[in-house]
Amino acid sequence: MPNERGPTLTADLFDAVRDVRPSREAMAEGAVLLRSFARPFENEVIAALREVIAQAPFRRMVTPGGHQMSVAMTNCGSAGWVTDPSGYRYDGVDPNSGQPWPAMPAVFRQLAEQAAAAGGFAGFAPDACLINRYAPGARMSLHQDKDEQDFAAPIVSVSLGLPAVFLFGGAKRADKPARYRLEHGDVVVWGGPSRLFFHGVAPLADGEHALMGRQRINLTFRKAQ
Ligand code: MD3
Ligand code: FE
Repeated sequence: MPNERGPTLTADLFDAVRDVRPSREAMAEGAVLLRSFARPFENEVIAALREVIAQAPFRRMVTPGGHQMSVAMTNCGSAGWVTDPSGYRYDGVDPNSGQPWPAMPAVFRQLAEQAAAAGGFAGFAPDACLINRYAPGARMSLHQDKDEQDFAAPIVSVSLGLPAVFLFGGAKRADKPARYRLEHGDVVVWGGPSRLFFHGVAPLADGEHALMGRQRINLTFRKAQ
């Protein structure tokens, strides 16, 4: 554009369109990035999330190695992932309350099921949703998810709030991770060989998100039991 404001306005418009337009990108065999897939669900998902965390507040758990995680976690569904000095496990009961985890909200299940189908895994019926909250600086080091019973089922992840750099490695810890920026509304389906690939999240950069504030929340839907 040959005026002063044109390029800025045009760039902003392209950014706004990219943020809402769904798209699909293959990350690895079985791993599909569905950009903006969760946007049509966002208001209902955020409302349901508030109800879950009112019943099962975020807490920073301690690993078997004795380190407190920088990511705060909670769960909903019939099983929840927990770590404490005795190990990692799925448990039907929230150790902080002694009560079952909150039920998985219908909109969570619908979002996960539809995303899995779009990623090639029809009939996905998650029994666990691990909810991770990243404040600025929080990170998750490279790991595999292998505490679930059924590796044939995919994991579906939903990113909300501030963007994060996701580190996606390979089958071996030494495989050099690729970096993906995951933004609000992005969904990834991890199945097939990628289901057991190493992955992590770089320290969250500070910022402010219009709907979510100064945080990133990631929902991971799993078939744990
Ligand atoms: C790739 N969470 O909770 S979600 C986790 O953003 C976890 O909070 C990250 O890793 C987060 O375990 C990443 C993306 C993700 C989840 C599970 C995977 C990627 C995966 C399992 C296998 C391969
Ligand atoms: Fe993981």
